[in-house]
Amino acid sequence: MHVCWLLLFVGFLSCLVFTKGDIQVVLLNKFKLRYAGFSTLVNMSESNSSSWSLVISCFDPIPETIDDVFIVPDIGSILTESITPKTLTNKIIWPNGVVSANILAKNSLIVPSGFLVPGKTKGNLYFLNGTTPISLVPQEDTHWFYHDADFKDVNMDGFMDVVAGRANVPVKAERAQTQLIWLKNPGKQEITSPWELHILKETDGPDIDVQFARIDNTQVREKIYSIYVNSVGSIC
Ligand SMILES: [Ca+2]
Repeated sequence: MHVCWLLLFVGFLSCLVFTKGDIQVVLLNKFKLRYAGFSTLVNMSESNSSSWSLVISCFDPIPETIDDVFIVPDIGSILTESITPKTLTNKIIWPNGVVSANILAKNSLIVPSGFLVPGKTKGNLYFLNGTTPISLVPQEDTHWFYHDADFKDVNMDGFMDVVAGRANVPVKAERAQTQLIWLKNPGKQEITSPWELHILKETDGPDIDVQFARIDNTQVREKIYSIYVNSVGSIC
């Protein structure tokens, strides 16, 4: 059995003027979790914006096995106590780092999934607002894996859409396929089924990270940052 230790650190500024080396890192706690992978802090409280939950994705490298997403609610209140994560879902194969989806629905997440491991290459973007994940990407023949998602009203209809990169890495192919996609929010109150899939970039898209940001204060242009699987970084 492969067990990882999760270590909780805190950083303190040692003086008012921040310079390199002024942050001191202190170990606060640690706990074991089987096949722990990504960990993300998300705000899951409707009443307290400073309450953060720690969400941990765990993936077993053995094909056809079950993977888990765990949560430690309000971890700030138990930083130095005994920590026992609760299962959020065990129905997603190879969950990657989670993304807060509060912009779509309160206390919700998107769990991107899938990777190179045999039997775990068919990923999706799962909407999670309880214990039952809902696939946002419609069924396809190609096995795509997903690691990130961002939000943008792409068609400007007033409903927030999902934008993501994705990759397919066939065993015998010379290079990976990578795409930039968006999923159209149908505008329904509840999310219960996949959204309409649109391809923004058919080839040489971002495989992992997609993030919208305004980086030019004078022209206020929005950018997409991405990292390509074929070792080429790009900003679009
Ligand atoms: Ca829209």
